[in-house]
Amino acid sequence: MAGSAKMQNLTPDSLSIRLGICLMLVLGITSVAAFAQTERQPVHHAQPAEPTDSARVIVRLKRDSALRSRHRLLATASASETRGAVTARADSLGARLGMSLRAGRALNTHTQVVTASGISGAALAARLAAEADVEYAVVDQRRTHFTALNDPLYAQGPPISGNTGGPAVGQWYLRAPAGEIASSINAIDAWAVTTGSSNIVVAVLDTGVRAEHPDLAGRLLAGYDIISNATTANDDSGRDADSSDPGDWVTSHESSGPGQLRGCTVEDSSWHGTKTASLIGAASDNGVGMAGVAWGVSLLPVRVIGKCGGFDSDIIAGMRWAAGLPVPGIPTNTTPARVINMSLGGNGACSAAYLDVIDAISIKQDPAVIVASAGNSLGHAVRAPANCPGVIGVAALRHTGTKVGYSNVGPEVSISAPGGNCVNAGSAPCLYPILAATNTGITTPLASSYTDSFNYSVGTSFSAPLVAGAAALMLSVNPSLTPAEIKTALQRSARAFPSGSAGGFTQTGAIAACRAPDSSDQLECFCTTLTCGAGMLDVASAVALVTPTSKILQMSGADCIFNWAERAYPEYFAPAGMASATSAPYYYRYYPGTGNNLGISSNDDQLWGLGPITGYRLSPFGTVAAFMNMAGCSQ
Ligand SMILES: [Ca+2]
Ligand SMILES: [Ca+2]
Ligand SMILES: [Ca+2]
Repeated sequence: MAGSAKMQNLTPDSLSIRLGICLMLVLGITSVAAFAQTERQPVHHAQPAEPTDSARVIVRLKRDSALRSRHRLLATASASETRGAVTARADSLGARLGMSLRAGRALNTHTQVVTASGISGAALAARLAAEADVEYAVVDQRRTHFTALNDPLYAQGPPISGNTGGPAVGQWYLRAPAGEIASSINAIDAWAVTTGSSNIVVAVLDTGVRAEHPDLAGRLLAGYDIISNATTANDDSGRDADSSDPGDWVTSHESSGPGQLRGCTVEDSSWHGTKTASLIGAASDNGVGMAGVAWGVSLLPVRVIGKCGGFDSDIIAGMRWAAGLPVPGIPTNTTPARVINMSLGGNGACSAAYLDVIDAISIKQDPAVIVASAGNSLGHAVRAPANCPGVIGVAALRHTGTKVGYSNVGPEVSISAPGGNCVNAGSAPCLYPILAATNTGITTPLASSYTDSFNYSVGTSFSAPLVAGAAALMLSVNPSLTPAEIKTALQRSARAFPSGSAGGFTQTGAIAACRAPDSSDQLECFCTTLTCGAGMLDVASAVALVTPTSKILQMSGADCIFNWAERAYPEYFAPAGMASATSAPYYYRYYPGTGNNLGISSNDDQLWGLGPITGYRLSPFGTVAAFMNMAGCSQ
């Protein structure tokens, strides 16, 4: 084993002293969790066991890796140039490890597949990850599609008949990108890992939700109606415990009359909250209607807008209530949200009142991540609250991955996701709307239904819920993620925007790169990271990035540290411990002889102990990096 000289330089006392210090530091910890606790969602399809004698690994080189400059691979490389570069890189890596590596496909200019015989994928990934110029190496696992997802609208909308039906592409935005459809969010590949944990609550700050909709029935927590003004609320009352949406229509009589709704836009009921809630978490694989992004999580309707919108004061109270913070005069929410979706907004800068509530939410235990729509002002500046620091602002993309005309842009945008676009003009069916749950009522609610190619949903209101659903899936596999970590992982895992050379079906023919917003409209344009955020949402990549097992594989040498501890301190960690296992967020080994556990947490990259050695408290011993160094595992 590498680094044995260093091992022998250590005495057991050094770890004992270290443990003693750590125990004093953690006396304040009162909750004792076992490594064996687990919170995983089932994978719907059986997967064949990973072979132990052949390896298939995805390896990503660091920016400064000499292999990247020596065997250069440009994004525009031909097939033969690509083959040459990935083969040379695989050969070099193999030579270092003293084994033969074969090159597989390139994922991008610095990420590729390598394969090998006579070694397991996990073992090869660990060895590659230990190389100084490797950013990560993970097993290229076989995933199974939900080919049998049985929600009929997932595949295809109803046949077009008169002025109803469609879209023919169904819920195109949930699938893996393919062909001309570049911006779809690849939720289907995330569902092989998780479809969401019911412990994760997503608050839908909106117009309220129609709970009787067959794709939302049984999916909703009680929620609350936070609207203070009875005219806005349209339910003859101020704040109350009924969060159902009574409709938000505005008549011409109301708009032109002397009352509170004077000057408001005349419109039919929008059923906006029913739409956004369904995109986040419609009942799925239930043989009915549509699918949602995160159908295992819990949805919390919080009613903050009604006829002619709503006031900041109610929206901010709704944010507080959703997050579990007290709001005077109403009972505290006993099911605090970890994700708050706000498909709403208004003009102007982020106000002190929004900064205040966002700060209050951020400092509470298990804070909620806040997702908001950039707004639909034809490419002008991002609206509040999406422009507030600490909020994940979401812009909208056409199916081809360009910015859709209505979406706002700017540096406050964190990420982009499909918002729906029609391609066809006039009364022709809208080709790429965001199909969602709705109601047929023009004013008061009538029958449950879905939007289609004629009564279609487009807007940044529908891109934000896709990101909120992604965040909920990420929290389902890793509940201790902070809002900042979720934002970073969403951005790191996002796919690159198509560039001007990508061509495709465009709205206006020749289009330019998006520019910073100013006083003029900016319709379809090629997104940049300064205008549309880090890239296009990729739910499967985002979930994979935060799933503890994949992160643990990146954390090279966990077993090396355990092996070292067994040799150095057999009185605590007797050899012949149980095989290493995973129980999120820990990768751990249990020693039945002494009752101790050693675990590495993917949340904080620390080595933790549990058992008699720590007084049965979970106690951190130090960073993985320090132990890697001490144990000689990084050599
Ligand atoms: Ca009310
Ligand atoms: Ca109500
Ligand atoms: Ca369904």
